[in-house]
Amino acid sequence: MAETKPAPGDWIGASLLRREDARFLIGKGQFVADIRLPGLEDACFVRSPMGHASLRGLRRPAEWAERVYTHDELGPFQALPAGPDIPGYRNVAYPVLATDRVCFAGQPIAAVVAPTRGEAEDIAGLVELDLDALPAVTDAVLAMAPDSPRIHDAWPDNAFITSGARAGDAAAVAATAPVRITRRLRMNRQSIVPLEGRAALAYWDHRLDELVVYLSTQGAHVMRLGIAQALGISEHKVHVIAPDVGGGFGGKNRLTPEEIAVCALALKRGHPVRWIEDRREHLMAAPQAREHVYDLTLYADRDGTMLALEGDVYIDAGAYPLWPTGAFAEASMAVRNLTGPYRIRHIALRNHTVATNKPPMGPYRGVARPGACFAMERLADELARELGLEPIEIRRRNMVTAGEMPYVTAAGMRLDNGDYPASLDEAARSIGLDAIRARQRTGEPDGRRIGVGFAFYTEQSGHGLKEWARRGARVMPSYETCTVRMLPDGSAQVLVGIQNHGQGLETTLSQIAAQELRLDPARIAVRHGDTAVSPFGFGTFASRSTVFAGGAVARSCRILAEKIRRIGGHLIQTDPVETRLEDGHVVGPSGAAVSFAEIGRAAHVRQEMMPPGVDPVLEATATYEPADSSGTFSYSTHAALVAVDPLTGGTELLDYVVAEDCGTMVNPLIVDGQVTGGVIQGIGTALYEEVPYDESGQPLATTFADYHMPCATEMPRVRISHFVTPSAITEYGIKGMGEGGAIAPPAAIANALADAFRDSGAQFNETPCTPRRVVAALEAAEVP
Ligand code: MCN
Repeated sequence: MAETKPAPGDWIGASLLRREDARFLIGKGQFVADIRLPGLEDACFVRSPMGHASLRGLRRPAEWAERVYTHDELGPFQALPAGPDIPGYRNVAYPVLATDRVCFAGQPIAAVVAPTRGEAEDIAGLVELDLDALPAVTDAVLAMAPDSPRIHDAWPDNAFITSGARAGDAAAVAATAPVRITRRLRMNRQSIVPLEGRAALAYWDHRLDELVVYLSTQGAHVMRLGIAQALGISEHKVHVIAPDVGGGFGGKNRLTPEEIAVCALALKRGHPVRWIEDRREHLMAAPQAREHVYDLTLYADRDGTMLALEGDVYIDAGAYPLWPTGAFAEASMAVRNLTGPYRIRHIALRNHTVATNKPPMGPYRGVARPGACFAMERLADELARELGLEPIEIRRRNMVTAGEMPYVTAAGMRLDNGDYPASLDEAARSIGLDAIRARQRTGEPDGRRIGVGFAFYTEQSGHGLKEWARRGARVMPSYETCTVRMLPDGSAQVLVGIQNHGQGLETTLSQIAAQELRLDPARIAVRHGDTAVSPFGFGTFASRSTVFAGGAVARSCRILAEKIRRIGGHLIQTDPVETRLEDGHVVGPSGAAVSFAEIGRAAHVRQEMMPPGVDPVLEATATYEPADSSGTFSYSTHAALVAVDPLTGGTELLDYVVAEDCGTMVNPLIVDGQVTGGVIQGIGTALYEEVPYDESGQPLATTFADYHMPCATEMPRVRISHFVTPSAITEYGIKGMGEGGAIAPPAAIANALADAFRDSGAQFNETPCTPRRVVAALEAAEVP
């Protein structure tokens, strides 16, 4: 898709190129690692080499002793209560540096500073640890057995929380339903792997008397809350700046011990200290994602009507909860989203959020829904196979239709609007389902088998107070704020609390401001990611920024536009109500016009030109939350065409289509980019990426030689069709969509594999579907 020129003034819907890319393309982005300050020292961490152990002490090298810091020397730190404030949730502190126990391989034990990273690592290598190995817990299902070793001694079992969702009478349905599909489905553990890992640089600014923290984060304001609290410093003395951020994908929405340690080191050392995470640290110790096990039974009638869903969901949350949200988000979202678009009125689902000897689980693009979608959509396909139906037919028979909306699912999600079956049909048309069926009958000349798989998901976005209160969030992301300012030359600044870290928000928010102000977006600057510059905001995650920050931009610009018209009307001697904004001018009905530059000058430096009684501040601030804070739902059908070699288990993606609806699109070019980026990450989940652990808690993928990221060579051309069902509860009818691309690929690809071997009933119920797992599935099904 290419850049398009919009009709005059119609900036919403215009496919503009992302303005922020220009600086990256010429190497002028500024990331934490690019910041140079006099006296800067590099930090690294002495990390646990064991998965679970008692820490008896450490011996530091005598000549470098003052460069090595343990918890007691760096602290004291105030505990950050991480996690939902709900009954039954067990909290535990994630220590900044371990004191008497280590609970995963890679956990920071001591911090080392030196003039260079290399020197710091050399010193760290001389630190001797006195550790006593403890039995490790590495399987979330086994961890719930009564005789499992405990990770947190005070807990009666290894669960952060066990809870669930019930509706109807699943037990009664189970007793009589003629068809039942029971499966264990497993989505394995992943690393998040943004281009830029975690990074922090901190120093005390003596002139401003404040701690300045450059942080690669998704939310500077929320991180300031956490840093100030952990260090016991007043928030007005903590200034967090997120410069360019090389991707976050959810993982940089949490405050981690290393980042707090860098701030504490800066205070101790009296000069700037930084830590730039390397890949090995990222794979071992950064927030990880996705590890879910589903033990589920789907009950149905002979005609394919889905009746009930029953079972257990196990989420491997790792050893500690991450501030602020803690360890429950994944499980609660998995269960709430499990029935997807289907009319299943009876559910009995338990979820177990389990502590193991692994790094903490963080949110990763799609949060829980890739696993839930994988589980439900695999069950849907297995039901279709059992009944001899086309997989899309089983979906059609069970999907909520446009006429039934708004529809509240058994788990309480309010699906607001859209035409789900139309998206399904479009995906089937676009991938060429009929032609694929004919081709399958003919067979492939190279002996491979081809299969087509479908997966449907909904993506809740724009959810605010009601939803976060229900989840017991301690920091409740319920609104966003924008301050818009007109400068003396008539150009504008938009200051927002959300942040851009790859989504294109500098471009799209300028488009929304341009639409409201009728000003070329080239004359609008968007500023974000600096607690001293932008208004308070919760940051960019949960596909919330366009709805929330876009709404705040629209509202603040409308207030400012009123003022501009008032001043402009005075200058052209016209009643302001009769004026309109057009191309950077206030225009009267007679055609008389005055430019924003003249208005800007009048307000700022020529106040004798101002209408009497009007104050000269050309600035407006507005806060926005959608009308219904339970959210608005985007949705999409993905379809994948694969070719599989039964001998090697190698899978090639031949085609991939997406039929999506995210309401009004601000910038269709960016929407397509977001979908495509998400799909490649989902392909990684489906086929390649996995962080396995051995029984002692050793990670087995700590370099890219073992952790396989998909590359351009694995990427099919993603073909995207759009439906536009505007949301009734947001400005312009926008729905969020930034995560969706990553949700469906594991389900669509596993379904395509199953379709390729439909006759044999081979099962593809564990991701990633590596060649080894594909061959094992074919052997188990006795595929010749
Ligand atoms: N957009 C649009 N019209 C819509 C919806 C969105 O034009 N109806 C555009 C937006 O204006 C924005 C982008 O698409 O430029 C994504 O918008 P939105 O859906 O509001 O999502 P957020 O901006 O809140 O981004 C968060 C989302 C999440 S949760 C993850 S994880 C993720 C993602 O975005 N991480 C990313 N996309 C990413 N992309 C990059 N490059 N890097 C990441 O770390």
